[in-house]
Order: sequence, then C-alpha cells, then structure tokens
Amino acid sequence: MSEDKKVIFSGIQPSGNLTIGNYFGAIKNWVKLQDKYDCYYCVVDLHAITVRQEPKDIRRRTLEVLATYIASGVDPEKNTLFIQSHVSAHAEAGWLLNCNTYIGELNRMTQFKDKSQRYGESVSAGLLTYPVLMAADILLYNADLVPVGNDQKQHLELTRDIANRFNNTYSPTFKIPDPYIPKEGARIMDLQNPSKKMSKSSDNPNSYILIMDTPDIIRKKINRAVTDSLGVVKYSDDQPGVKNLMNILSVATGRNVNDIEKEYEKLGYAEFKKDVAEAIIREIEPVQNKVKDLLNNKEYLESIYKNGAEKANYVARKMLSKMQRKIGFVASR
Ligand code: ATP
Ligand code: LTN
Repeated sequence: MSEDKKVIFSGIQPSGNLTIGNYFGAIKNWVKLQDKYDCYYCVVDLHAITVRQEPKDIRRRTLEVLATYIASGVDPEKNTLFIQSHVSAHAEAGWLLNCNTYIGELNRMTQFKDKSQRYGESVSAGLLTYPVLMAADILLYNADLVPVGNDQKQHLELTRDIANRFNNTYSPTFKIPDPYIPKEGARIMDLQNPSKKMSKSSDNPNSYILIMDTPDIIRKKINRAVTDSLGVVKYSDDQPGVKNLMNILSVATGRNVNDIEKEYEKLGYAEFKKDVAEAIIREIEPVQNKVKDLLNNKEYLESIYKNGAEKANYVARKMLSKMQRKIGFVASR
C-alpha cells in the first residue's frame, strides 16, 4: 500500500443473502478499483443489527458476504477486508459523531423514512442513527471516495455535512469524501415492482435474484419479472420493467443498451428474457463456485478477516484518538 494512493471505503450489511443488485451495483465495481486505490472493504455487521437479526443467520451471512467479496475478485492481498465489529473504533467514533449530528438531519433520510414505515412503532434508535455510523466508517479512514449505489447518495451527503461541521467546530480533522457512483449498474430495480430498488430484505423472493440462486431459479424469476403490454424491447421510462432487464443484460455482458435495443428490435419478450437469464447465470456461476469453496475453508477466511482487522484497527485507532483529543477528552495514555 503506498501512501499516495487515494483511499476508498465501502461496505455491505450481512442483513440478508446478497442480490445481483449488490453484485452489479457494488462488488463488481470494487474489483476495478483495487489496483489504483488503497481500498477498505468491510462487512458492516453493526449496521445489520439496526433491524432484528437471528444470531445464527447473521453469523453465517457475515462469512458469506466476506466470501462473496473474495469470490467476485476482490483480492485480499490488495485490499483490506474486515468485519466492522472487529474494529471497535467504528462504534466509538459513531458516538462522537452522533453528538455532532442533528435529529432533523436524520429524520430527512429517505431510507429511514421507508424502513421505519415498514417496522412501525418498534423501529430501533439505531435505524435512525445508522447514517452516523456510516459516516464514522468512512471518516475514520480519511476516505477520498466511497463507491455505493445511488440509494446511498443521501447518506454520503450527510457524511460530508457531519465532517464539515466537525472540522469547523474543532479544527480540520477529516477529509471530505466524494461518492463514487458507477454509471452502469448503479440501480438494479425490483423485478416485481421496478419503481423500487432490488433489495435483499424484500419479503417477496420473486422480486430479487440472489447471487447464490440456482440457474433454474434465476430462469424462473426472470420469466416472472414484470414487463408491460407494449411488447417491444425499448429503453424507455415508460417501460420500467423492460428497462431494468436491459440494464441487467448490459452490466452482465458489457454491451450498451442501444446495441441491445437493436438486437431485440424484432424479437419478443420471451426471447429477450431467456437471454437475460442466461447472461446472469454465465456471469455469476463462477462466483457461486468460489463462494462454496471458500466457505469450506473457514481457516482461510479467518486469516483474511483477522489480518484485515489488524490493519484497519491501526488506522482507525489513530483517527479516533485525534477526534478525542480535539473534542477535549483527557488522553488515556
Ligand atoms: P437492505 O435491503 O438490507 O437495506 P441492500 O440490499 O440495499 O440492503 P446494502 O447492504 O444496504 O444492501 O447495500 C450494499 C451496497 O449494495 C450499497 O453500495 C448499495 O448501494 C448497493 N446496492 C444494494 N442494492 C442495490 C441495487 N438494487 N442496485 C444497485 N446497487 C445496490
Ligand atoms: N449504508 C450502506 C452500507 C454501509 C456503507 C458504509 C457503504 C455502511 N457503512 C460505509 C459505504 C461506506 C448501504 O449500502 N446500505
């Protein structure tokens, strides 16, 4: 890792099985960044418990998410891969930043509004302060860039506001991070309701494709994906279902949507959907095989996350001490 490389931080919650939205919108893009940047990729388990998680499920999924990073080509030799709860500075910095964030700002977050509607009265305080912990993740490493899907843009803006406020209240401490939102794959939509993003915590399995879904299930789910009665494969906002499938085909094959539109000009949805399903299968089958291998090698995974936590801890502790000093806490040593 060289000192002059820009720093990248990103993470995924082990709150459900990963979807192709997580793959195309996040992980696949991380692979392209690993040579040019000093990257920290985290499994954000502290974020996942903002909604109720079954202990044995979150334990299993945390390792699955880590295995998926590696299987997708995120190289543990080139990147720092770790589990958020292994670096306690995240929770500590989260508290310090909580005291520099306004309730009004948090109430405006659309993700909170959506999720709190779903969970009603029993919504946790953690769900409201979730973006503050995310700010801590990013600011502890002085990240320059944060690759995320479009849905996280608002959280990134809040991170910048929190960082600026801390810098102005005390003295310059944090770098102000920029979002890094890929043009393609930025938003894979729900297959049953293409006005919503595809989400691993949806109640309807037909609305998403999991990275670990079998080929048959992928074919079935694509077949059932909502389209329209127009019957033409056209990249248009009037046809959100078809547009989404075209985006998926485009990110899975690397072809642009204009070419796809031309190729399917005279073909029906059945043919088109068949090709979309096969393209997804072709792309993710090798990833699935590697995930299975890695999960059979728990010692290897353990060596990766232990090593990653050690590196992350060193950097994060230093920044946390700096924050504590600026706030006026008496140094413990
Ligand atoms: P949940 O449904 O539990 O809120 P999620 O599926 O949205 O989770 P996260 O862990 O919150 O997943 O997000 C991990 C990363 O994957 C983020 O960078 C996010 O922007 C990206 N991502 C998630 N869903 C999609 C999607 N449908 N399209 C593109 N990117 C996505
Ligand atoms: N909130 C993010 C996950 C996340 C994250 C981060 C992403 C937690 N901490 C830091 C980038 C940087 C989400 O995708 N739901």
